[in-house]
Amino acid sequence: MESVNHKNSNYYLDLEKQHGAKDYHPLPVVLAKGEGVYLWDVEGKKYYDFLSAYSAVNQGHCHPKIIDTLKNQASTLTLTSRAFHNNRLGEYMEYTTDYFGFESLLPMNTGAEGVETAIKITRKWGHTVKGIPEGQAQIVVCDNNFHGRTTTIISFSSDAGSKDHFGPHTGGFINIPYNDVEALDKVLQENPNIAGFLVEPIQGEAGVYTPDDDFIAKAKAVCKKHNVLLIADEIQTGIGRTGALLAVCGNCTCESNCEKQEATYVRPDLLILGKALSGGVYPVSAVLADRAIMDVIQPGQHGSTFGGNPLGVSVAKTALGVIREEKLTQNARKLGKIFRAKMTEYILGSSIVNLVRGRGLLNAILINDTEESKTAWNICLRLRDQGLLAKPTHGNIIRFAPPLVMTEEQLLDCVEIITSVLQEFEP
Ligand code: IF1
Repeated sequence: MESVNHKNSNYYLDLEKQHGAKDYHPLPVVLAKGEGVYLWDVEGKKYYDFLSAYSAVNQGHCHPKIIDTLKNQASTLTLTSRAFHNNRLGEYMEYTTDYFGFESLLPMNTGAEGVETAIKITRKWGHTVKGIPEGQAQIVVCDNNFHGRTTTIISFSSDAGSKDHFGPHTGGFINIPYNDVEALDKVLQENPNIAGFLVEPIQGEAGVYTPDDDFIAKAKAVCKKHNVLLIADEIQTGIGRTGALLAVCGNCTCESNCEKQEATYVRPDLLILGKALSGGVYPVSAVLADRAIMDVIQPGQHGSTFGGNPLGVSVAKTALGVIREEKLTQNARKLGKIFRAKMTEYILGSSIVNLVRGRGLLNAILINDTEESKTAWNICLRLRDQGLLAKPTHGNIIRFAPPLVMTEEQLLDCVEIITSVLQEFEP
């Protein structure tokens, strides 16, 4: 591919260095084009994308159907604000509430806004429905959580880097260990003022930490026992990524369009979606709930300028359709099993890889080195040289999350690249 223009990577890296905030430490590669599972840098070098913009590009880069919707709607009507109605929002709400099986949807933009929205709904439900004394509603969260970067959300982070020096922190949150139902039951038993339990069904940033298979089901039962709302943050794990429509579907075996008839499905009280909800084309997030919960929010009590805009919801409706039409959930399940089997095979003879874990096409390997070591980073640099883009989550964990449109042949090609690079780091 001809490079987009004759300015090379260093030109773009220097511009960001000169003029940009230092809120990221990206892998040194400058991308200019994306199509399906592929990315190209400004020099025209081709890569497999094994991060999918943190699971926002499940449908593959620049999916033609999603781009067509974007183009058509962008030249028709992009934004009205919610001061007026538009002809796209209602059909999107109808489609999406049916798709996930909830009565109502509140549209927002970024994932963090979706989480903040769920926190507000839960708190108001706690005070006005559960009867928690005003201003005393608590929400239980898990250690090593990642739910976004706003000041309220980082207030309950257990990661010092995310929260130090950003105080005063928002109160009203109680941390418990992840995957610990007994701890959840204990804190709900001891504290009558708890309105909700906010949880990632698989902790992505913590290093693709998959809990016990029955963790979410048991958590739901404990929440029900104590009249506490189960809030599932599926912003990264949802929309086919884990080989089921939602990670709260568990290890479902249905090969249908993921209609939730499986016993393994655990229905949350609030479902938070983002990222791949729009196929990575436009910021779209949503909170879904039944009316008994959602309707605590009355006119004028929540919203945003872009929330529910005709461009974003049109893109999202097409993006959800692509997941079903192309059976991407089922593909993620099939390819994920192949990926973990191949990596497990490699690990048997490896000294530098301790384990592979994950579900569907959300996986990670644990490098046999300290968190502070540069090994995982250096492995990702070599993967880049060999045409595959991935990035460590925490120091020694590398997340592998390709777009769900990947073919088996492409996956096996990527496994070859990954294992040959890992081989370079074996003692
Ligand atoms: C960054 C992490 C992943 C999320 C979950 C809410 C949000 C996210 C489960 C907020 C966002 C992104 C944010 C991005 C990197 C990436 C990330 F490393 F930060 F933790 F994926 F694991 N809930 N995750 O994963 O959604 O506001 O970003 O739309 O901030 O560096 P957002």
